[in-house]
Amino acid sequence: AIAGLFLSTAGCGTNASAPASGAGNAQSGSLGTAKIGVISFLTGGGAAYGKSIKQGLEMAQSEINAQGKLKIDLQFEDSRGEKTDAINAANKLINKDNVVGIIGPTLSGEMFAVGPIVNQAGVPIMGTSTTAEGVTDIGEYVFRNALPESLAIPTAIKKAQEKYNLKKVALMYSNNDDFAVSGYKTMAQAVKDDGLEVLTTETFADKDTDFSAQLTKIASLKPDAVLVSGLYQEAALILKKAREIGLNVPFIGGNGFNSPQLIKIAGKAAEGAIVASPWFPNKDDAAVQKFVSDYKAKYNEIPDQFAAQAYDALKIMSTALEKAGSTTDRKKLRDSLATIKDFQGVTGKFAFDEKRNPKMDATVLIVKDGQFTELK
Ligand code: 1QQ
Repeated sequence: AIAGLFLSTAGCGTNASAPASGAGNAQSGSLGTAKIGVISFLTGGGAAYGKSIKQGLEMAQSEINAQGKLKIDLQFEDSRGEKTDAINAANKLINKDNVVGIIGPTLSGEMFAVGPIVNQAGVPIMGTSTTAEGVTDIGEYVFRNALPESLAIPTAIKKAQEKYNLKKVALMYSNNDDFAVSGYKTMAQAVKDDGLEVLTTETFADKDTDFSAQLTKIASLKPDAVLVSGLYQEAALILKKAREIGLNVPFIGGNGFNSPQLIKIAGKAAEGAIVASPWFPNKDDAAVQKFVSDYKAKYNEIPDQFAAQAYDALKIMSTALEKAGSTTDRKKLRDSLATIKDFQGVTGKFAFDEKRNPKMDATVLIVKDGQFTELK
């Protein structure tokens, strides 16, 4: 890592077009060290989300530190997807570690639990995967670069409807997960707006493993598609069971579907699963392809949406720190983040709107031959 730092510092020095930006720019780390807390779902049933987020952040961290304008110190806390753990992590990061900002938590439900505390403490917090309705309504210090379900789900449903001439659908959602409940409400509204008939709405809970009752009922009603709002663990078992009982229609999911772990667990049963995402690793874009190959070299896997959004999030935060001219002032970081309008990330062009939500586009993906591919 030290060799890498020297190499890229030397690279900077030889770049004749590097702007002379004022005092201290000859020194690496001239702005100092920014301590950023990360609250992530690192162990338990949704750990693949958190693992990708951690890898994406570490990738961005090493690139930022190698550039030498400022140094990022990441303090990771495992929330296990639980609200109480997330709250404990937030309190520790704010009061003991004295972080300048927080990235995370992974789940919208966790954000609804920690957001008010962090906001009250005057610490900027940015969700990279919190897609539920109302996340940034928590307060002025709450940001996200996660694509809200209110944008993603209607896009996925419209595309599937055109493609497969859908008329009648069934809905399923986890009723003890804030993200899934919110996603369900978005699905129900989108289906209504598109004039689709809802044959039935079935519920389950996070950590459930048996979905036969709900799926048997759904299959008997012969839907053209099934819409599922839930995390990958449950969604994968739903797909497996559905295919097992001969329910071979398209399954349209919310953000929970965006982990490759869905495909790993469901295997062939994942074929035909549809989801919208701002991330598509095969995009014909030099920055995306560089990120994919660097990430592959480092972690021996293709970055998923969660890694890509986390990578962009830390770059956005470091850009904001630079603009703020401070690595320790929480208020300055908040105000600076709010001005980010023309960021180009691996998930595309990015800007915060006036409600600190992202303005970005979604691509509709379908699982084909064991991979997410663009649904055209
Ligand atoms: C949320 C989500 C989850 C799927 C993140 C892992 O989108 O909780 O908002």
